[in-house]
Amino acid sequence: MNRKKLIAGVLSLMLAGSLFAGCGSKDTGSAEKKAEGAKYTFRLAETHPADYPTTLGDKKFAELVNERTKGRIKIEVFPSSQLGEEKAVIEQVQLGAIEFTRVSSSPLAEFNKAFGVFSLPYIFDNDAHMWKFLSGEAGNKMLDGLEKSKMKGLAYYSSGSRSFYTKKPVTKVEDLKGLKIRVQQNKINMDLISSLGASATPMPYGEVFSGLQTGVIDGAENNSPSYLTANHYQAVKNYILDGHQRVPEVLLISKVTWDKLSEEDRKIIKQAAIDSVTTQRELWGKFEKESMDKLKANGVVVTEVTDVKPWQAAVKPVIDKHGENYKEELAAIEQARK
Ligand code: GTR
Repeated sequence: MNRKKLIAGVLSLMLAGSLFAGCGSKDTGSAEKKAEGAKYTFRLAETHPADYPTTLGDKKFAELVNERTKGRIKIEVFPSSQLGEEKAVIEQVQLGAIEFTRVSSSPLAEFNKAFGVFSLPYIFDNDAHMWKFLSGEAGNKMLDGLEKSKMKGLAYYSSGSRSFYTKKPVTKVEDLKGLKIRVQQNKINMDLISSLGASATPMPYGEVFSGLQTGVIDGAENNSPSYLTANHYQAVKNYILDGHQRVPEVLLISKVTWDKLSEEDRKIIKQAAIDSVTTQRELWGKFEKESMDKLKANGVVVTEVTDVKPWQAAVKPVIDKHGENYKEELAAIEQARK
């Protein structure tokens, strides 16, 4: 009986083994094929530190590409602006000198006008509204439209909403008057600050901390994870949650690199980017809350904005001036509201 059991056991193991071998050989077949394909080591430039949710999204993307090409395509993520500030990185990506990057839509707008739409204030009601637009036809069309700027958009990542932080307390719109506020480098952001009676100082992200410390600027604006991890809260401690913009992040590849890839590799890369979004968004949601708690625990005075209307009224000239150039995008954003 025992012997019979043993034989039955061995037989079922063999059967299972041959089934696995069946799958395996199929895998090996395609792996062999893939192994014949070109090997690459690419670089991905990221502004944020290694453990920031967005950087972890990049890393997930790299890991999926590596897995799905059986190690043939390696993407090394360089965090903390090691490869340069966003604007300089985008220029390198256009040339193909850096293959991948994850950047904010704001600096991207200087290279591809459509992305300026995200700098327009208060165009989204909330995160869900923004994602409905991003994952719809118009959002995807914008990613594809980057081709004419020598890049290819792969996916969007979350970046919450941006609010002002200042040296002196700001509790209402009028308090911003006369303050020097750092902005991400694009024209709409400059107009946005002017509409609030403040003076806009564009500068790269990496210079903001010293700018705040030395008093070159009186304040800046960002989401809570950036305010925390870039240590800006150590220099200025008043955070007013006006949520004037939702500026999504974009994961992109150089068109020079894209054109070199096989159709199969392109598919793998595009899908891996899309699949990494879930990871980034999950981590983002958690870290956004965690950041706010940490900011408060470190003495940051957080002011909620209960009535956003005066803020919206103040920045309306920005929509009046630039909205004309974004008719199609704004119509799709309106459609996504329903
Ligand atoms: C962050 C964004 C960065 C960078 C930064 C900035 O929210 O994730 O990529 O653009 O803002 O203000 O420069």
